[in-house]
Amino acid sequence: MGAAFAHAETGAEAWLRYAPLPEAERAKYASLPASVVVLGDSPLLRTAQQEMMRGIKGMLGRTLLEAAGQVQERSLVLGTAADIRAVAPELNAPHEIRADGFWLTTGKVHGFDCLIIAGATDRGVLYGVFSFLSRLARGENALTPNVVEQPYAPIRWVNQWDNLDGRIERGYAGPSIFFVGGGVRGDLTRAEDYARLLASLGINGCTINNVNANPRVLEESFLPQLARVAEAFRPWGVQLSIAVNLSSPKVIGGLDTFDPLDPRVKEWWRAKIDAIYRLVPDFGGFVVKADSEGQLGPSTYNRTPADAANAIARALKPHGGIVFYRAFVYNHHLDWRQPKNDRAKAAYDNFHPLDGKFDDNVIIQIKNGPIDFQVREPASPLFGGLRSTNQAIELQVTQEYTGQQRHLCFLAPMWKEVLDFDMHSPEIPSAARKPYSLKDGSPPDSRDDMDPSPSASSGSGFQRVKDLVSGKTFHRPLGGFVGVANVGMDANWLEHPLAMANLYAFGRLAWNHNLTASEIATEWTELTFGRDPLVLNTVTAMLLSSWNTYESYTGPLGAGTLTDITGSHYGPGVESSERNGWGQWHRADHKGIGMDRSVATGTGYSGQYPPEVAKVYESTTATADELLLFFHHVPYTYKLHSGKTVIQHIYDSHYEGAERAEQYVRQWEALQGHIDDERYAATLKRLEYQAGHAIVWRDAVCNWFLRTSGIPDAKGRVGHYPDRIEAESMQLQGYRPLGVTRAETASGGKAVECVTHAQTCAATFKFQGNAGRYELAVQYFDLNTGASKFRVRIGDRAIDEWVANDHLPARGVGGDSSTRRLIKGLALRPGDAIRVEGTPDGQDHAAFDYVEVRPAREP
Ligand code: GCV
Repeated sequence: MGAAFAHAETGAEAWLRYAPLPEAERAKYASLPASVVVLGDSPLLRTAQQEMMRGIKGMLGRTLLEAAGQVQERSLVLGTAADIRAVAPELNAPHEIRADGFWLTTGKVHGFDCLIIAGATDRGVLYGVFSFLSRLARGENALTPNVVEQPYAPIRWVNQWDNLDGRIERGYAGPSIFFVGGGVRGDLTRAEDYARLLASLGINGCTINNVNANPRVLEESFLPQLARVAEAFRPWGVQLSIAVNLSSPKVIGGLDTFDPLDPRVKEWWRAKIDAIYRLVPDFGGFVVKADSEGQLGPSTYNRTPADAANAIARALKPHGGIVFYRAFVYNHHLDWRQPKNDRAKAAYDNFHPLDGKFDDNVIIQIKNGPIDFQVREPASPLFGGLRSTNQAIELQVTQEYTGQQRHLCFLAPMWKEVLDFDMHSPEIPSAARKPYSLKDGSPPDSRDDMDPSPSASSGSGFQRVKDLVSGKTFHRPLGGFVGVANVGMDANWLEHPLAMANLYAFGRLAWNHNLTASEIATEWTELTFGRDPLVLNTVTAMLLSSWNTYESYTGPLGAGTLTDITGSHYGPGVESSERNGWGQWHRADHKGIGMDRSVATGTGYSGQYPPEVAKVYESTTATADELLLFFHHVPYTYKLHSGKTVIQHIYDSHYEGAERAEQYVRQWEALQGHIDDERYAATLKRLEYQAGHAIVWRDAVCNWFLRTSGIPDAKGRVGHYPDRIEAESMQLQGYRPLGVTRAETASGGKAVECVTHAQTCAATFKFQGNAGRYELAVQYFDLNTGASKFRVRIGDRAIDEWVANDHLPARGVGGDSSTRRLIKGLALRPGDAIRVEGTPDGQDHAAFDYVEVRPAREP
């Protein structure tokens, strides 16, 4: 086993490692043809041929001979179905493969036995090659395939929220791979590598700049820079697209208006778009965020989103370009005192009345839920509210509200729930309605056994989100998937070594939304870490339970992610959602919690769903536990279907979630030696951090609800921490107590900080337990305003030291910065003096919260 991992891996190759196959398996491929012939000539076909050679070299150690045009021996043959028909008509290459689809088969070409990869188009050939190599890597029979695959949806794009200065909005993996210092990077190697990864999943478009778009991207001088990115993408069949700011005609165009119906504005867009296509003939189109979070839009001139979208779409149409118009249009200055106000209603209210008014090359891009990528939301009702308009689902790969790639959170199970959701009848097997179980650790999976085929679905009374967004239900010309990816310059693209499972899952679902979350997790793990059963079982189990785990300590019962919504969107911040205009309210007060969104007594949101669904959500008892607080306001003593009260569920789920996060560390530790050391260590570090931060979340949320509701935890855990010694109760030298602003984010509401002129401060306490082996947890605050140092001594002996230099989204002492250092295997005797020393740096005052001393865990 060790040999396969002799070299360290950074994760840069992601799922395209092409690691050598085991010896026995290689032998099976001895009969694989020795040459790869490409019929036809195009950059895409050449890429396909090179990729085949690269894959075979990596996995089988063989260098294929490359040839073009003629099949003169047994070969791997790559070509379009039309070309295959020309050289081997008797093979009857299927006529029904559509754009981007492919056919893998075997047969005679010019009398030679060949393995054939035929695409509907050149791009389909490339996708077929990736599929073939993936099968080979995963140990499927790749010698005698007979497979036709085609994507369910024509549009499969990613958005990057990259700013021109190189920063990425909600990006957690380093700076932009496209931009630096206001322009496109000189070296676009990473952009090309990214296009290769995207192509391997069948993703065919990439919007490279932030939807909060800088108008400069359309300046004359910028266009040639965009053309360079398109060149990097082209060999991989990825179309370039950009996000545009609707005020551009005024801001950079010199007009005194950007009214989409003004003829001068229309003409400006036409000329601009023509100029783009002169430089980038295969340009994909635009993404538009307008009238949203400060971005200007057509409402400035009392025009509708349809007026704006169509004005641009008509200029794009002659070139084959498309416009994604985002449905994320809402008022972020809502009056929170008005009980009928509800941000969740905005997308439907704004776009449903315009159904049928958008041109055919406009697509309404709809976030999966009605709020904003929370850890759990119902499917947006707008999916059911557009019948005569193209639509696409927007899913967020970058984990903005789901742990920011510092916590493990595999999102495929969540996406599947939305995609499988039926707008006609939520009674049909929506996994979302399975009882919520924290115990078994297995998330609900999709129920493909009951899945109608997409074509059947339109006529069968089903209205699944996956068929609606693919355009199948209402026979729309366009439709599909958009993933907000936000990869960065970090070697492994998304920072957490397991986070790339989300990009993989997005691409696979965009290609085939009937795959189950566990099929996807298995594929990804095999390709990323190999096929060792221990690794496979462990990693897939962790992935598949991770969303429920994250949810259980951050966002109970559909209340939304209880995070700092006005700032980082990262650590706990229960109250931050309330009393502001952003509309992410959960209405928790001393009596109860939840948004009443019923028609009868609430905001009326549930009435936006078709009647069968509305009926379920209208009723407190019919609504599934996990969405209860999204739809209803209930007292803390309300009994869930699970039999627990709401408040006890909140306490229990947070404790169970934190415990599971800790189990992930142990599960991972069992993999040492089964995967390469570099990825092993990098992942372990993240999981240990997560386990500590899950405790911060647990304590903050539970204490907030205890204080607010006054109802104690029936199990007596919340507010009682017998192993904990508060820093402020220790003997302090230089350190002084600090009241923490969001009191629940520090134990006892207080921490200590070192703000004296002394170089180093210290806090000491005497161990009072029995002699034995212990582990010590130091809960400290890691701010990004400096890199303070910590040292721990027992008596005179220094037992650990570290620098607080993680890159957390944290400028202050609180839930974002609170971090745990675990010191294991300590022999302690009663009376031992334990001393924490902190040396501040910059504005980071070496603050810490408490020390916990626990008996050592049996290995
Ligand atoms: C790009 C959320 C994010 C914003 C993002 C916005 C959007 O509100 O916090 O950073 O802006 O969604 O999707 O437009």
